[in-house]
Amino acid sequence: MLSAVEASQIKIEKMKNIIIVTLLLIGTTTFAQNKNAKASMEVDGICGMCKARIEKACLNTKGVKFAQWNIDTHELKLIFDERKTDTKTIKTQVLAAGHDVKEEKATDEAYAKVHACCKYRDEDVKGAHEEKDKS
Ligand SMILES: [Cu+2]
Repeated sequence: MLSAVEASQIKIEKMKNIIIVTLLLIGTTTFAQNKNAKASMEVDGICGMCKARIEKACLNTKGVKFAQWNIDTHELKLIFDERKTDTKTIKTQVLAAGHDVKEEKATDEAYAKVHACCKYRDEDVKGAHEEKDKS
């Protein structure tokens, strides 16, 4: 016969196992890849043409479901399928379109392809856009 103490020890062991299994399940679910992962990043640009170009570069990337760039804040909001793409890939596409991201600059070749009014690195062009905003 089991003593009361032994019986309660067995119960505790069982409980422990249940807790461990539960934690493992929670862990797997948390790390499962998200179909609608959200991310945001800083992208340089100045006008509506830039906005269209940046968003198009993202939406043309497989797995990207939503891309919205804000002219004023330079924030690019994204929703993408983590099973198909990641922020690194999206960033590469934005850079290829000629737009700098916070951590990395687009190549000179890529930057050269953006329209003359979109030369966001040029102070004169930047100034011209700001004047237009004021009027
Ligand atoms: Cu532009």
